[in-house]
Amino acid sequence: MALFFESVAPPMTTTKEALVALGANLTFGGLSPDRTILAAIAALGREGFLIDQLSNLYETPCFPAGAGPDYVNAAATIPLRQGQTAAGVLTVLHKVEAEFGRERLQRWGMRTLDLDLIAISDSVLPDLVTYTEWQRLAADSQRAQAPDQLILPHPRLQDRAFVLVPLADVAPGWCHPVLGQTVRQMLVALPQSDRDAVVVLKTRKSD
Ligand code: PH2
Ligand code: MG
Ligand code: MG
Repeated sequence: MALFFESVAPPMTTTKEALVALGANLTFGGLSPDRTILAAIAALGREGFLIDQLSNLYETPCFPAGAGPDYVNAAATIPLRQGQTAAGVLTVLHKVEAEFGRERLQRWGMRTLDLDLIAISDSVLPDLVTYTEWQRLAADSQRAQAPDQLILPHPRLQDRAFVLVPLADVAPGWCHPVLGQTVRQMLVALPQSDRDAVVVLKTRKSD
């Protein structure tokens, strides 16, 4: 009989996980960038997100070089509830950015808080063809063109030590669904100088 009940049990539901990158390079209302990032994590919790893991906080040179002060960057993993969509997650990220004074004035401009959705498990959005177009965009076009829709995984994540170093704290084994490489593998593929330029500012255990 037990066997019978087991065989009709609903299949295990696998929950997806959002990978979120946090960044800031301007103070906001007396909050330094590192404080802003920790306050943003608390705000995401108040919005109902469960923060599974938070990386160390890192000091990173501004990209592009010379475009502003150094950034503080971090990454978090957020398990999603069933039915939670990428668009829904993005709405919450934008809401929290606005709470911390984020103004969308200039692409790659300075910011009090930037919350980027980097990936949701193995989702490729909106589709593989569109993802591939953006991922292969020539370097000079990257500055001039910004997608008007959500592309996942983030088309530039594999190029950026300020994303991959924090991500390696929280999701080193996450495998890019198109490139087929883990965070660890993408990170070691970067120039050593890029990796070395990302330095720990605060460890997760200290305050
Ligand atoms: N974000 C940008 C532009 N440049 N540079 C660093 N170091 N860290 C960032 O998070 C960052 C950046 C646009 O979102
Ligand atoms: Mg960003
Ligand atoms: Mg952003």
